[in-house]
Amino acid sequence: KIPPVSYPLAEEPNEIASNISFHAKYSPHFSPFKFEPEQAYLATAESVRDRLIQQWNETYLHYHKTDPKQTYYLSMEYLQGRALTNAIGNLGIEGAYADALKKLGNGLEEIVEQEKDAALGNGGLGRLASCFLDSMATLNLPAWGYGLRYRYGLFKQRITKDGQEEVAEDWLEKFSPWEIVRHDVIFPVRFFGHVEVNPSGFRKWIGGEVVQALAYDVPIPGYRTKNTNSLRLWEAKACAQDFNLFLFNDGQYESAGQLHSRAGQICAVLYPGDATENGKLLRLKQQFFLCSASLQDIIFRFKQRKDASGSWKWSEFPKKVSVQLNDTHPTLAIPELMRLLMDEEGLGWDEAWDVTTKTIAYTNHTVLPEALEKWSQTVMWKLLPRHMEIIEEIDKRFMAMIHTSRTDLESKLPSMRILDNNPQKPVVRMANLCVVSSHTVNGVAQLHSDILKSELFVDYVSIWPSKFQNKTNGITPRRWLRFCSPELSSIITKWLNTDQWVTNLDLLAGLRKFADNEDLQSEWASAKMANKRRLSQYILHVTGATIDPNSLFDIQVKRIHEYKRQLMNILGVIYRYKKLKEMKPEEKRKMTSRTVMIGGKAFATYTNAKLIVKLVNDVGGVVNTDPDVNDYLKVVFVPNYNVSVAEMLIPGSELSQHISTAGMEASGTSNMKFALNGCLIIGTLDGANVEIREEIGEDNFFLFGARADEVPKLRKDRENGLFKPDPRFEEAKQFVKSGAFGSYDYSPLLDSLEGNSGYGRGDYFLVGHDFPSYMDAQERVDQAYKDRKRWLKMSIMSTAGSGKFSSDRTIAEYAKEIWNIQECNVP
Ligand code: 26R
Repeated sequence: KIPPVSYPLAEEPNEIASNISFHAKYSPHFSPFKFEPEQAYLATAESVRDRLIQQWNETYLHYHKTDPKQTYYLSMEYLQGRALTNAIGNLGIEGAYADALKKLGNGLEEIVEQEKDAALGNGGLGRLASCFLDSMATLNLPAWGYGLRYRYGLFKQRITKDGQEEVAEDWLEKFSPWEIVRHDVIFPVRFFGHVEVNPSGFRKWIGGEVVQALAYDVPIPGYRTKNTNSLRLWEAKACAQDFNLFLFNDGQYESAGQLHSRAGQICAVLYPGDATENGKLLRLKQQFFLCSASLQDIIFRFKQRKDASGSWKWSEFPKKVSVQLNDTHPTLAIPELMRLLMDEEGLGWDEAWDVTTKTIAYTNHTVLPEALEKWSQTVMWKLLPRHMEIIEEIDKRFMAMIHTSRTDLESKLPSMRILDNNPQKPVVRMANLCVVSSHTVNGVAQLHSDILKSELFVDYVSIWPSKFQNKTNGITPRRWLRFCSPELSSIITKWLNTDQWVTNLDLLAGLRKFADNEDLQSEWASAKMANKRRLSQYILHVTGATIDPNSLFDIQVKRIHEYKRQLMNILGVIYRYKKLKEMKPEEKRKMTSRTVMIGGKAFATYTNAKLIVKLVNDVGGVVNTDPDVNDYLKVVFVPNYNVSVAEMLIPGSELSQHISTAGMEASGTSNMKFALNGCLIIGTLDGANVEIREEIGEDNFFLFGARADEVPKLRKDRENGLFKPDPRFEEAKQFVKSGAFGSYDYSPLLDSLEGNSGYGRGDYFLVGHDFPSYMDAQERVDQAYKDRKRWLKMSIMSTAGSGKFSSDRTIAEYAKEIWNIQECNVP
């Protein structure tokens, strides 16, 4: 029992200021005599952290005492972004902190800018995991996130004259106050080695190399609730005995520390390049490291809660534990749980299989063939020999089941099996392993879940019809409206006469009846304008470009990928530029003035994605310096798109583009963030766009393009030479080829749009097919923007129709329909 501490967690600005000063003095990370923004940020963060730790300890104890069923979210990615504004806002102490800092001579707004983003993820899937953590805590759900503590986050994107350059992102450079290292939480994780069979037939994995998994906990506060959950991030460490003192003293420094440096590779970066065998092995190591450490921790916690007999029943495990796999990246949790139960705990196959399949659930986040993980059996046998035995057994039993009870599916078996034993390249199909071993499989938007059932997993549906579900994604309204746009939030609170919408987003529907109200419209417009001005300042600061806050702010930000069709966007801009140049002044004056912003990172080895970045930058270079068009068009590439940049861009947006080839974007989540912030969408019927359009009304959505069910036939038609390009499309491509944007060789991009079929040709993503309807939709946007009242109404209707897309709704559905967990409110 720890006696009460004398350090008070203050409520009142003077006391808070004294807490902050305490940290500046007693946990000085810099010279203690300075109190500049950097120190002020750290001292402030540490004083906020003290509060979080108190709630976090109480939460842990409460869960321990009441022993509810808990959920464990396993994800290779988390895109947490900054934590300070979120923590202060969730705790409800932003006013007191702002005042306290003022007393110390600082502004809260300036201080929060000091924090680096925790960018331990790539894109949608990682940010979804972070939104889910926020909702799980806010809904008082007993839930944990598990991930890896990467030393360097997702690379920083620099734009040079050659396009994108990647630089290591040193997010831990100046210490992160939000993580608590847990030296008492440490588990061994084995790699390589072999399987030993003892005389009684027990199999055991031994030998190889063992690294330690050390826990770092990040407290996750809920909004205005005591519940503060944990994101537990594992770091890989070698032990002291792995350091060879003998070699070191012999001057062989590299060899002496070899095991330490090998351990350090595991958590060095997110998605290390996997072109080489070494790279593939490292990625597999990362995945296994996450799964093994997390499951050992989960089992340890389960065993702590003994029943009256002083023991535990394994059949109780699925009643206390639910594990959610965020895509196939943590699939190895399946054979690892089987191994731990059989080889370490002594269960038989059937019992272990029953526990495993009742515990694990799988979410699919993509249908793109290149993102469906397939691991080489050779690499797997080397790194994880016991797991490969188990996977073979699962595969064997699955086949036996088909042969005995589903002979109608025998012809499908080759593609349904977990193992693909193609002698050239035998692989394990991770998605199949997940489907066979999980109690639930879900997609992330209705259309996507339908495609999973009718295409990717069609053959399994008749075996397990009720296994397949939909859980349409969501976003946290705290970060994505309440905190990133305080101006708009106050207006909403005022008109709804309550701030309950922050935790009950359906209340936004109450704005519909005011959508025509001139007072609301004018307040709405001025909040938008304030956000647009702030965004303009930011753009000036990071790119040097001057943009006009009176122009239409048109934004597309997301990972750069051909299926997301940033190329269609920029070709549209190119066409617009060419037309503007051809217009007489009086014609130009009728045009809607636009600022087009495009941002996003390209995977370092994805050549065409990098070319798109280069093209957008080159188009910007020409357009923005052309006095003929400057009053009507600007094109800005926003560098280094990340969570914090999104928090700046989204509140200032008026039109956003979600224009993927139908059927290819599983859900999209930025579409929800934009709509919530009163930004209109130009988009295809893809992913969650379908549901967003349903909710906000088709009149408030600029729809274009082919539907998912038309795509296969359109590709066939093209192969048969039936595609006739629109003259506008030809003109735009021709303009690029003419050298209007410089002499750089864009041919791989332009070639991808030509021909009728073939790798990197034949316009697989249907840019050419959708281009004319895209341009027509853009024309409708221009017209709508000229009618201010109409535009503002549409904007209000977008926010009003966004209630469904709260991640609170999504998480409540997971809790009820997949995890079977209840809230566990910390008193
Ligand atoms: C392992 C490697 C091949 C890999 C593949 C794919 C690594 C990461 C990914 C990321 C994918 C799965 C992703 O981010 N998907 C996105 O998930 C979002 C959240 O569900 C969706 O909104 C979005 O449509 C989808 O592309």
